[in-house]
This record gives sequence, C-alpha cells and structure tokens, in this order.
Amino acid sequence: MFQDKEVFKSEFIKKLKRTFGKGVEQATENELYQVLGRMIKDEISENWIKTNTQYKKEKLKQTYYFSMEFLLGRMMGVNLMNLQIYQFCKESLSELGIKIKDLEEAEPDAGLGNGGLGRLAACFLDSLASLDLPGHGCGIRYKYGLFEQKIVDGYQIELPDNWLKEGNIWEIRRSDKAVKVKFYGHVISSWEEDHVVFKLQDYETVLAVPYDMPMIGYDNNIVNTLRLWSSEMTDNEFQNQLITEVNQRKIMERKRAAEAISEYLYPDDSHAEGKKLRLKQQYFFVSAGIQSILRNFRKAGGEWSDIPNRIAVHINDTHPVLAIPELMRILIDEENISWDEAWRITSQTISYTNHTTLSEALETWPIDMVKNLLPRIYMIIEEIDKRFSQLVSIKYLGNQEFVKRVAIIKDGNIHMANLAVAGSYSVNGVALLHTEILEKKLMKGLYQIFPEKFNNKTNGISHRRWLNSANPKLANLISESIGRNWIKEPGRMSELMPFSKDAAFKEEIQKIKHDNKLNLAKLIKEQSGIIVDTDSIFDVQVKRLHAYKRQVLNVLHIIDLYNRIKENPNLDMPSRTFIFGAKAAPSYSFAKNVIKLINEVGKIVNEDPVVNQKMKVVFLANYRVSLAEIIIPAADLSEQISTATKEASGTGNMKFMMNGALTMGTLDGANIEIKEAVGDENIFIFGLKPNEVHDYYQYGGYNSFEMYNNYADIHKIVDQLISGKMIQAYEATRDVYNALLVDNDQYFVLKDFHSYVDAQNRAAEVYRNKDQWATKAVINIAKSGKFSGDRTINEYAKEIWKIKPVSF
Ligand code: 26Q
Repeated sequence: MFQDKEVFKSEFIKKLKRTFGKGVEQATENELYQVLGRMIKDEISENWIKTNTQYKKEKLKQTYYFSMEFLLGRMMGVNLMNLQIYQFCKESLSELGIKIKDLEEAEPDAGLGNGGLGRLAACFLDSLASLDLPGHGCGIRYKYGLFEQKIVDGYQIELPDNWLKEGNIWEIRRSDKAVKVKFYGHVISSWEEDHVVFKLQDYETVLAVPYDMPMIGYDNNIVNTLRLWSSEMTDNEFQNQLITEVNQRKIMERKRAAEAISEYLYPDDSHAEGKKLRLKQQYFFVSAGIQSILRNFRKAGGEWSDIPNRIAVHINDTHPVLAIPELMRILIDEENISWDEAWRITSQTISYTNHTTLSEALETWPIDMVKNLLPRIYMIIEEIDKRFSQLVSIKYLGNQEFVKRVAIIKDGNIHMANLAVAGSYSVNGVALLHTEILEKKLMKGLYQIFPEKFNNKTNGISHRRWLNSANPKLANLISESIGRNWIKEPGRMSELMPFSKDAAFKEEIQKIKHDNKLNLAKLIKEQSGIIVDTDSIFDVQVKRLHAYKRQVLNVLHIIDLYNRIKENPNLDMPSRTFIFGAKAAPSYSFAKNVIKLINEVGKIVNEDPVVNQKMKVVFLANYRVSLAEIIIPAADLSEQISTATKEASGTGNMKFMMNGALTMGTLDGANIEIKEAVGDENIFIFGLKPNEVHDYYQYGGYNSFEMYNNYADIHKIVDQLISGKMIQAYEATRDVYNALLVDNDQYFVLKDFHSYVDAQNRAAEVYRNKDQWATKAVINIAKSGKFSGDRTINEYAKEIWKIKPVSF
C-alpha cells in the first residue's frame, strides 16, 4: 500500500468514503488526517504484534518507563518518517490535491506533560524503539492535557485542552486487559498457617482501562508500546440493584469520582502540592501498570525470584514511587513471598531518576492522607521506613540526627525521594552538575549510605524529531554532506566539523536558517500581527515560566537596550527580535505577572517608532511541542539563563544547538557539557558560577539593594518597572520589583545583569560577521550528536537496565 502510488491513492479514497462518507473535496483536514492515520495503524499492526512475539521468543528483559507525563506532541510526521514513507505519502497525497502539511497540522498535540520531564519521556520512547530495545512506556491517559494558553490584555488565561474530542487515532483501547485498583478501606490481619496475612476490606474499586499507542522505531520494523491508563467506574458495582432515583444518583456520583482520576494533568511543574487527587492518580497508574506487568510475567511462567533479570521498572522522578510498595504488596500479599525476598526483588527491579535540585519541588505526602487513601500501602511504607532506619542506625552507630535526615517518614510526612533511593538499585541525575549536586548536597546522606546506587545520565533529545523532522532542509544538507548514517548514529554528526571551514556549506546553512526565520515570521504575523525583520537576531527563550529560569533577566536586558536606543537613536547594533514562549502554572502568580511584564514591555518596544526599527518583542501564546518545532529551527540565539545550580539539565538547550543556534547561557545543567563539547569560543557563557551561587546561599553576602544603588543603569531599569512612566501595569510589575529588591533577588538577576549584557554585546558583535557566526553554528550542529537521546538511552540500557536489543 505504501509502495505503489495508485494503490495508495485508491485505498485512501476508499477509506475516506467508508469512514466519513465523503470524497476528497468534501472532507475536512481532520478527516483526511484520520484516514491517513488509520492506514498507518493498519500498516504497522503486523510489526507491532511481531515485535512483542519476538521479545517473548528471545525472552528479552523488558524495561517499563513509568511516568506521570508523556509530552508526545504530534505523531503523524515522525511516524511517517520512521516508517520511511513520508516522501511517498507527501507525493501521493499531492496527486490527490492534498497538502501533507495541512493534514499534519490537523493533528492535536498530545500535551500530556508540563515540560522537560514529560518531553524527555517521549524522546526516550523514540530512542528505545529506534535502538531495537524492548522498552515501553506506562502512564495516564489524561482526558485533558496541559491547558491551552490564551493571552488577554497581556495576561495568561487557561482553557481546557480537549485533545480527545475527535478521538485519538493512534490508540487502541484494550478493555480485555483492564485491571482493578483499590482505594480506601481498612486492613484486616489474620493468621494463616505460620504467618500473618493482610486483607483490605470495604475498599472502593476503580477500573483501569489501558489504551495502547504504538511507538515506532526508525527504519527497523520495531513497534514498542506506550500504555496509558484511563479510569472508569467498575460496571458490576450496582449490577443487582434496583434503579431507584437514589441509586441512580449514587451511580452518577461514583462514575464521576472514578473518571476524575484520569481527567486532567496537574499543570504545576515546580511546586509539589499535596492534593489528594494527584496522589490518587499516582497510585492509580502505578498499581495498574505493575499489575499488568506481573500478569504477563505470570502467564509466561517465570519464577518470582527471577523478576529483576526479566523486568526493569524505571520511575521518572518520584511521581511513580508507589511502584515500590505496590510491588512489595503484590509479592507479599498475593504471592506469599517473604518480606526479605520481596524487598530483594523490588529493590533490584526499580531504578529512579531525579529531575530537580529545588527542594520545594521534592514530593512529600501527609501520612494521614496516604493512610486513609491507601491503608495497606501505608503499612508497607511504614515497615520499609522502620527497617531502613534500623539499618542506618546500626551502620552509623546510633547517630539519630543522621537517621532522621535520611528517614522516609518524619514530621508527619512521607518523603518520596528518600523512599525512591531506599527502594531502588539505581539513582541518577540528568546532567553532570546535577548529579554532583545530588551526591554532595541534596542527597548527601543517602549518597553516603548507598554510593554505588548513584550515577549520571546526561539527558538527550530525539534528533529524529528535533532535527530530521522539524528542520528537513538542514537535515537534507547534512545528509548531502556526510551521508545519511547520522540518523541512526548521531555521533557521526561530528563528521560535519570540516564543513565549518567550507564557505559554500556555510552559505547554505545561512540560507536555511533564513528560510526557517521566514517561516516563523509568517506565523508571528498571523498570530500577533507583529512584523519582524528576518535579518535581525532571533533571540529566543521558550520554556516554562519560572523565577529560576530568569525570563526577568531577559526582560531587563530588553529594557536596557530600549533605554540605550532612546538615549542614542543612532545606536549601532544589529537588529533583534526577542521571542518568548512560556506557560505559567495557574497558581503561580509571580510567573503570571512576568508574562504580563513581557507583554507590556513588548507593546512599548513594538509601538515606539524609533526603537522598533532596531528591535521587536514577541510573546507567542500557547507554547507547546508543535510550536517548538517551528520556533527552534528559526532561532539564532538560545537563551539558557537559569541561576547556576537550579536547572537540573535543560533539554531545550540541546534542541537549539542541534538546529544551529548559539547558546547564551549560564554554567548550569547541561549547558556546561554543551560548552565542553563546542569549546568556549562557540558559546556565550556569563554569570555566577555554581560554587559562587552555592556560597551566597550558604554564607549570605549578597545584597541586591546595593546593586540597585551602585549602578545607574540597574537603578533606572528597576525604577522603570513601577514608576508608571514606561510600563503601565503596576499590579503585575510590583511583584517583580519586590522580588528583586524586597526579597533580595533570590535568583541573582541583578547580580548577573552586567555579565549578561556583556555576553549579549559579544553575541551582537559576532553576529555582524555572518561567516564567523555560521562557523560557530556549524560547530554547534556537528557537536550536538552527543545530546541525542540515543546516546542517553544506550547508557541507560547498558548501565542501569541491562537490556539488549532484539535481533529482528
Ligand atoms: C509534583 C508534585 C505535584 C504536582 C506536580 C509535580 C511535578 C510535575 C512535573 C513536579 C515536577 C514536574 C516536572 C519537572 C521537570 O520537567 N523537570 C525538568 O526535567 C528535565 C528533564 O530531566 C530537565 O531537563 C529540567 O532541567 C528539569 O527542570
């Protein structure tokens, strides 16, 4: 069907008629999209089955990546690419008068994640499948993904993301594989023969129904599975009861409560709030996932003791950490395995990644809440804590202060990160600096106890999505220059290094960048009405809005430039377009105020007839994967300006680099490794170093008011925030003002300001020399192979999961 155009076209038309009763002319883009989607699903169904059969046949150890978030974005483009039929479909559809791009754009983003952590999970699934590795995802099928952002009067407003309204063509509902998850109730213990047995009574049951999505490998016939669980009411609950009005109401109430669990994604990515529904979500998908894995294991006739050799369960941050007590529960209560053996199995099966250095983002849950919602799970956590404390106490000669520091249960709360470290065999950070901070600071005590568990796995991204698919022109140029091997072996992008000296190649690079900028400029015009200069520096900061990411620093630089132009209208500077995209957590008022600030400053800059000759400011609403795929290929400068030590890794930094943008960055997260890869002269580094930031936090000594008093430029800018002479949004901007002066600038924005401006000036100087800029861009692209998720996943596979590729 995907070889012969005539066959394809007639099949497409037939399917369109059968499904929607329409011809090409009458069909909507969404209908055309759905038809192609169905054809692809049919096409891969055999390989999907074959992949699983082969895994079973070879008895390969399987990895299950448990994550509350999978930020997949659109799948059509990458699926066609991975199946090597993109060009074929494009041409065939074109013969039917259909533009494949229109059809791709009809697909809603699967926005089942907040940001970095969720997108990482999605990139990892792409790498697992593309590297022939038996690795699957396990998560939640949220009815509503991350909210849709609109900007009204400069402020963010949130709308529900009803991504499933036309159905999800990629998923298959597997009602036959549904499992039951139990909440509430109380635990009864009794003696049976020679041991105590625990039984949960008077519990409530929720049905977990899996929806499977195919994760298609690149050019290798592998189709792995992402299993997302949806919550439903169990249908036998009211089976034999009369349908009275009272019962009817009860049924509706139960249905609503059950379905609420997988209804929506929590939109906060930096503050762990102890909401009961969130805890329900966590246990819901973890219990369903573990049950379904063990059911398969049982069917295959494995020995329980062999689980660690057959199954690896990875938890993406602590959100799925209840996998530890849940696996214990099933082994002990349902399989009659002793505590010690269950603990050995569990703690050799689970591995854990930490994604944050912010202590406020570490999850804790109140004892009472867990006890009430999950009484048996709580008992098990209590027992884990007790035994763990004993062990630590013996090893550290009764040092109670130390015992308390690493305790799982203390001060009325359960500390999920401590549980994760105690119950897993591997703990990793996501960039070298981050792992070092875990070992030496955040988890110092636990590292002392279990140094062998800790390791680093620097993040990576899907170069297939972020380069090959998002930037086809650049991808083609690379393939024409060094062949196509880099797609399967991204390390080979380094073969581009000689081209950094090749004038013709650099001309091409610049032309492609300019094309991509035209494309983005068009979108900016459509979305915001703003006309931008495509010869200006596209200076881009797109990521979640958070104080530590310091969008404010970027804004202060914009105001500074504005002031400089106002003072000297003939200021000689390369023209700039500042582009922002960011969602703020709805409850995070500071972040929302920064969005208002950006939009206010944007208005002033864009409407000033002198200033707008040299710069523009654009805030693109509703930043998401599909928008990133247009923005990133068009960027010249990549803003990675977090306070050193705060950004665990960052992955946007890698996407920009791979698309030939130069990084403006602090020595934080993976920026440090990017700097190592490209060399100091091919990146703009500024700001406090990690140890300097650390020392300020530790010993004090920073006074932001001094910065304000001592430097006229800073003084002027900070005053402009609230004076009402420039910006008219006091309600929002005084929050930013207060953060900088009243709260002593916790993220060192003013401290880093001059160093930032200096680096920005250096960047502007380099940009004047187009050839020099292009040289640096090529080197960035050439060195980006290291930041492919393929490298990362190979490391996880060999060093943590011990899984091997299938021989297919
Ligand atoms: C926790 C409890 C309650 C509610 C929400 C949450 C929650 C949800 C999402 C906490 C954190 C997140 C997401 C964190 C995240 O995206 N971290 C980023 O992970 C990336 C991948 O490793 C890193 O590159 C980024 O540096 C890190 O910020």
